[in-house]
Amino acid sequence: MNLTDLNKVALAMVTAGKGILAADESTGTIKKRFDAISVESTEQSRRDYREMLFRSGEAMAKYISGVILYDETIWQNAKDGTPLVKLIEQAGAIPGIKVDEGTQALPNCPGELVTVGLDKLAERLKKYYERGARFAKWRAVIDIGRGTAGGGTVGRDIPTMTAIHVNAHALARYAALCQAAQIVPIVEPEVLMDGDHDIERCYEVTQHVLNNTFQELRIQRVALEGMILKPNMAIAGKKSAKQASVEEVAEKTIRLLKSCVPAAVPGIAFLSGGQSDEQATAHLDAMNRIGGLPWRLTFSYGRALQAAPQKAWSGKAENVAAGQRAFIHRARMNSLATKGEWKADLEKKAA
Ligand code: 5MM
Repeated sequence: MNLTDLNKVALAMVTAGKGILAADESTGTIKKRFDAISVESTEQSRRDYREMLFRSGEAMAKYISGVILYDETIWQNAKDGTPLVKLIEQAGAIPGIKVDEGTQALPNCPGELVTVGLDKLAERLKKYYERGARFAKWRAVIDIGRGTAGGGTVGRDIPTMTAIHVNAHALARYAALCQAAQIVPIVEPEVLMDGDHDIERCYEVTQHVLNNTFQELRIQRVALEGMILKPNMAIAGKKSAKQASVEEVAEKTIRLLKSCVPAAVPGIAFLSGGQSDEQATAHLDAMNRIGGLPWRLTFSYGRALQAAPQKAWSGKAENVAAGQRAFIHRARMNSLATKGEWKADLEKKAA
């Protein structure tokens, strides 16, 4: 492992004013997104859509540091035969790859999941590196709520320590394998915001998850200078009657991260997790306004960057320019948020 080079890539991923486009939807997830805009999900429509994003000149050159790809996409070529990976590189961004293979039910823990994909990962990483990937992503999913067995409630709070531990262990195994392959791991332990829990419960669970994750990273000798953390924010569940203000989310998320994330980590790139486009931008902006942080704070959004361009494009060739404009706008708003310079007025002007 060459840690100096890994650190250089990690720092480039969190360059001031830039963030990561998470375009790594698996085939099932992108179908759901396309269903919402009445577009048939085929190998070609997925390629056309992603090519539209990667050819959004201003967004890619000025606001996007890297793109997380799905396995299908990393091997695809644009309509004119140029590999999509090359389009990303030519725009000055870094190609990355999602390497987890989704989730499976966790035995003995009803309703909980473990992320899989470690088998043959070393060989796969080698091929992805040769194709141009310089960073990777693995997402663990932690749910807050009640465990269920056969659809019924078992009356036990989740997450269990078992789910937190096995997922942290897998994240660290993945991260160590990435660094051995000279690939920067994005470590993503996502605590879902789907439930009716309040911000305090999210804070408490995320703290357990992050502490466990960093303990496992240490045990498995992962070099913190050569990784990026992709966490959720401290935020109330979508179904909670008690939603927190932007200021509270920002203040609590910073307090939480300061208590769990070592300063050796070069950067933190948040997931959006189902927040609205503007909420995700406002929260990132408010955190960066607090300032005085040991790591760079940026975005690694999927839905909060892509919902608007997907709607504007709607699968029609004549809408490509509109889709690109929508993507450039969201990327620019989030770029401003990485510097604490975003203003709600800027959204209205664009509307
Ligand atoms: C873009 O969505 C990613 C892939 O999800 P699936 O493996 O479930 O298809 C997802 O991992 C994403 O990178 C993160 O969750 C962040 O995306 P959001 O939409 O939460 O910002």
